[in-house]
Amino acid sequence: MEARGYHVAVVGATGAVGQQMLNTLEKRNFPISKLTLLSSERSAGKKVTFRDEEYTVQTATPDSFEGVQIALFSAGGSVSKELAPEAVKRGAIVVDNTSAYRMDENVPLVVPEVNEEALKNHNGIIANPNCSTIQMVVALEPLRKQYGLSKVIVSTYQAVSGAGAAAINELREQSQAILNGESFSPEILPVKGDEKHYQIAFNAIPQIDKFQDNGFTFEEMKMINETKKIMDMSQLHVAATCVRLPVETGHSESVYVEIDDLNVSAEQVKQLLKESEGITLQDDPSQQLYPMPADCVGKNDVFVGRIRKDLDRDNGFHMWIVSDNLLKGAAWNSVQIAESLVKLKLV
Ligand code: NAP
Ligand code: 3JM
Repeated sequence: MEARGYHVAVVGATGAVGQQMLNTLEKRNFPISKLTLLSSERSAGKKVTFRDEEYTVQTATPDSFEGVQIALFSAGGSVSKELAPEAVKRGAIVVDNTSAYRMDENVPLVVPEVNEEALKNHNGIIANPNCSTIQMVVALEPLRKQYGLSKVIVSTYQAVSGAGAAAINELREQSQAILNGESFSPEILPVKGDEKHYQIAFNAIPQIDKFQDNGFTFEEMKMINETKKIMDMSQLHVAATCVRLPVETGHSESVYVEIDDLNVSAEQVKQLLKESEGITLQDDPSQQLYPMPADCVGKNDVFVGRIRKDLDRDNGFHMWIVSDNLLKGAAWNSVQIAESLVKLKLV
């Protein structure tokens, strides 16, 4: 590691994820010698404080990456497609938070608790998985390792902050309008660029990202394909239903798994997850203890509770998994990847 640290760029620094990237870099005391904050021209010139110093946000261009060693991208897939190769060409390692490169076989897709070693095969770009995938695989990996894993069925209850700052504003303004008895017009959710928009306040929308020809949404396909890639289990059965809720931050997931071992108790699963890295077990029905998004905001861990054995299948278990989608789901996982790169001497 260099004495003073690395030249780090944050692309999308003014966004919901970018802001949490900066908070996380600060909290983790990541070694930074120079910080470059990039956005679209809309936010260029904006001042941002980091470690008591004021920085001016600049428009992202290929030349913005001259001298940059680590570039954290979260400005949408099209920006990553255009600028991540430019950053790599100039010597940077890119940690990309979009879906642009996740399924590229030359790009490691990494959750450090699961497959940190995959970083060793990087070719300049490392992909950060989808928020819903990340929190799920953190809980699945100890089960796979200990008992073998054959099937995963997940339904998500996702917060609006996963759809960016504009979606957070939409939930707040719409809620206020409804409480005031005023009219409103949905413009962002479920998907900014799609044909129709629906009310999110006091509602539940069973669509996240666009529909695919197979009837699943792209968010659901991200969970399915990314889980298989991260866990290196192309044969794993995975199905997902992704739902947006009027929660500001914190994704929840109801997950059903089937393991290979037929002689495992719910107590054993609880004990295993309690001892696993990055997981906090919150599971005590006698005390009404279980994870909820409001309690997980601002925390890096993945919270697991409601663990119980299926009533019909000896190898089936149900659980409830919650995490801050902007932290472990995005910013913390990216910074954790950067920390792993430093630790493994890959940067
Ligand atoms: P957001 O709040 O809407 O912020 C978008 C950011 O991207 C802003 O900083 C924006 O800058 C910047 N940007 C937009 N167009 C740009 C351009 N042409 N060139 C440079 N910067 C540009 O969205 P967000 O929630 O932070 O998410 C950003 C992206 O991160 C998403 O699109 C998604 O791909 C990814 N993401 C990943 C996860 C995950 O699961 N890992 C979760 C959420 C998001 P301005 O201020 O100038 O508009
Ligand atoms: C989360 O405009 C875009 O390309 C962003 C769409 C998006 C993504 C994505 O596909 O990269 C919004 C929110 C994600 C994600 O993490 O998959």
